[in-house]
Amino acid sequence: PSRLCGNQFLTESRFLDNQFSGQRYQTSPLPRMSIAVAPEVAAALARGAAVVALESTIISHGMPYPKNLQTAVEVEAVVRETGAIPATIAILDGVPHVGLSSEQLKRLAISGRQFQKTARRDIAHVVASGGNGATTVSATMFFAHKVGIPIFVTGGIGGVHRHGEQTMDISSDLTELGKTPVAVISAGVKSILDISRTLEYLETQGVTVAAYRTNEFPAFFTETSGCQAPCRVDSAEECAKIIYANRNLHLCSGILIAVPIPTHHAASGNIIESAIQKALKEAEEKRIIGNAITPFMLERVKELTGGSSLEANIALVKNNARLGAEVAVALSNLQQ
Ligand code: PSU
Ligand code: MN
Repeated sequence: PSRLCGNQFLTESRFLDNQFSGQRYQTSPLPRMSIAVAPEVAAALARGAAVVALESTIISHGMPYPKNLQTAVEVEAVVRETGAIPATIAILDGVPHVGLSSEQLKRLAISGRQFQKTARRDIAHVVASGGNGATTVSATMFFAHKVGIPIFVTGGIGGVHRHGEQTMDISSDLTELGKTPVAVISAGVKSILDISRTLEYLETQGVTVAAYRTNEFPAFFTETSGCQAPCRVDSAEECAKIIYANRNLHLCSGILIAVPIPTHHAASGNIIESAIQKALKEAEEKRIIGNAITPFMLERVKELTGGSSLEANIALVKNNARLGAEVAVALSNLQQ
């Protein structure tokens, strides 16, 4: 794997001592930071086997307990069945972890929102304070790349918010995709966001955006968004070839593979849209801003659509996990 995109691969094995006091923080040199990679994940990476990264905000903030734990366990199982090793990423007691044990996964799921939603900007603070962080797409990409995992599966990514041209609320997921060579497999972006501006912004950032077996960019709960995808792929092998080319050319930017929700789970666009309109109005009235908007919108849309959106959400994440693992296997074969 290339070492040319940022300082990938930390070799330092000592863990950050999260017991240190403010005093020691100032007077002695900081311990070297490190990432705890699960033995199974480290072994797979060392032999060039297929590994798939998974995010943790979807578990802590995206779904309620115990459905979140059940989903996390099932998604990992789908990845394994397909021949890859899952690596869920989170920060535990100040230490970034790549690959969680079942106890750690359970702790994350039960703690839910007590874990801090951690995007790229939050990483240093969560680590320095010895905190617990659930990583968003941007932070998960960052850690996946650091340890050499080129593929990451999630449900939906963040994007340009509606009225983002005024608020400048643009998810750091998009800038991360611009500068970190990880392929993110998602069901597109939710229509709580401005999808066409999200695609414009991804173009500006130089992100390869491909829709899987469709010409249209999908909108998470619906297969269509009214926006054409810049390119189309029809197999896991095609996806792997794009990742391979991206790496060989040292493009150093990310790839977004957008997979439409399985047809029988797709929701009615009208029902979703009216729920979104109502939730957006409430968010404005309650003056919800910043990183609280996305969790608020996800929760309200779920409630307003009678919880059926949760089942759809679970189904599409599993669907994405299967493709992600297939792509990881295909990429591993290309590299042998
Ligand atoms: N969109 C979803 N589900 C999610 C998220 C977004 O449909 O769970 C989460 C992801 O972790 C994503 C983050 O990276 O929200 C984006 O948050 P923000 O809009 O604050 O950047
Ligand atoms: Mn934001």
